[in-house]
Formats: sequence, C-alpha cells, structure tokens
Amino acid sequence: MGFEVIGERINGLFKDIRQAVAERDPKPIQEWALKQKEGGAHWLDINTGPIASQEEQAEIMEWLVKTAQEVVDLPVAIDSTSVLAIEAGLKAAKGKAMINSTTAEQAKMDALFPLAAKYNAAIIALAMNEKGVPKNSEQRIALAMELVANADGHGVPMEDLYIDPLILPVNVAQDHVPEVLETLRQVKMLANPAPRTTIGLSNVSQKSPDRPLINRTFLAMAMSAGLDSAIMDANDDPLMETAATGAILLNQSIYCDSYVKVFRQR
Ligand code: THG
Repeated sequence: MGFEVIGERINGLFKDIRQAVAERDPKPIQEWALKQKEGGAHWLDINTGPIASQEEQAEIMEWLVKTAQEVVDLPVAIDSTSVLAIEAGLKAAKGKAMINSTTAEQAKMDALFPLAAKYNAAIIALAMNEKGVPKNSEQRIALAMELVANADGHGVPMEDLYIDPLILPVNVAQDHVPEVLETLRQVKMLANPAPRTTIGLSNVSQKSPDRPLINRTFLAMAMSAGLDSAIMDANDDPLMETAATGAILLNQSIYCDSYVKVFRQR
C-alpha cells in the first residue's frame, strides 16, 4: 500500500459546500467528488461543517456520503466530532470506510473503536485528549500509545489505525512543527506491524501567504519522517507531484518514467 491521498474538499468549511448543504444541492458535491478523483484522490474526506444539532449533522452526513458515492467509487473518510453523524455515515457508505476521528479521550475511544471493528472501517486517531493538543512529541507519543493499546483491545488491526499527530498553523504554532515530525518517526516504532499515519496537511499553512509552497514542503518532510497518508488538496498539481515523487524517492512505489501519472491513476 503506497501513500494515500484523502481529498479535503467536501467540507462545510468551504463556502460552496456550505451553501450546497444548506440548499441540499447535489451538484457541487458531485462535481468535487469527480474532480478530486480526477486529481488522484484515493479517499474523499466528508465533513458537514459546523451544525448545531447532532440529529441534523447525522442526516446531512448521510446525504453527503450517498451524494458523493453516487458518482464516484472512492471510499469515504467520515469527518465529524459527532458519534451519531459518524454512525450515519458508516451506514450510508459503500465499500471500505474511514472514521475521522477519535481522540485519546476514553469515552470517545470506547464509542468509536467498537464501531470501527463492527463496520470493518479504518479509523483516524488524534494525539489529543480532554486537555487539548500536547506541546511536544513525548506527550503526543504517550497519547499515541494509549490509542494503539485501545485500538488493539477492541480488535482494530494496525493497518486500519491512522495516528494523526495534529499539525497546527506554522504562523501561530511554529514550535509544534518539528514536534509533529518527531512524533511521526516514533509512531512508526510503536508496534509491529506499525500503525499508519495521517495529517490534515492544509492546517499547516492556514492564514499564511503562499500556502501551496508551505504545504508541499511540509509534505515532503513529513513523508520522510513516516507519513503515509494526508487529508489534502488533490487538485494542487505541484503538491500531488511532490507526493508521487516522495513515494518514489522513499522506494515505496516502483520507479517508471510516468510515475506521476501512475500515482494519480492508482
Ligand atoms: N486531522 C484530521 N482531520 C481533519 C483535519 C486534521 N479534517 C479537517 C482538516 N483538519 C483538514 N481539512 C482541511 C480543509 C480545509 C482547510 C484546511 C484543512 C482550509 N480551508 C480554507 C481556510 O480555512 O482557509 C477554506 C477557505 C475557503 O473557504 O476557500 O484551509 O488536522 N484527522
């Protein structure tokens, strides 16, 4: 299994998606599903955006998942803080699904790892708990160890567990960036087989100028440290080319002259 791109674009954070959700207009959802697949996404992240009621979040998640999978055969990553919305997404999803995400809070782990096991779903697990996001790699790793132990205890295999060390914007949390890289290195040594890793790549450049440059530079560094998937912009060509080239240089995919094309069509 090579590097996996989880397309970030079907997210209520984006104005066009927010509006499509409000009007229950399938068109922008389906256009972005197709466009991200064309770009080379292997998964589609699906996030309703902030919505007050849990019931409404669940209903919208179900609609978004079904609407996207009507036009593409890609698996979905169900991105929500609501357990109700996540279960609604899992029920609606075709094929393999991914839960995005649990934290290391015991109540969250006790609700979501059994769901992952029941639906044979992959699950992203964030290195944070009720106290928030840790400052350094030692504390992030301590949480990753709890996540690994709890996943294992609930019968979730390591190849379905994606540890997310949580990357924050470099303009406000610059000192976190090397800590995240060190966490990636150490997560790969926590268990054998190792859990997988992921990050929300675009977080790193929020509110900075020249976001694409920051995103692709950090991606190359993170891949070298052990990153094997990212929630990212599948339609940023230089970024996708960086991911493809990283996978070649790390000897994770077999070199051929058309390796960028191969990466995006896999
Ligand atoms: N980890 C996990 N899941 C995540 C994140 C993470 N899901 C959400 C997020 N972080 C990853 N996805 C995005 C999507 C969009 C942006 C950043 C991360 C983004 N959006 C523009 C902005 O805020 O400036 C929106 C601008 C617009 O409306 O055009 O940057 O870390 N597991």
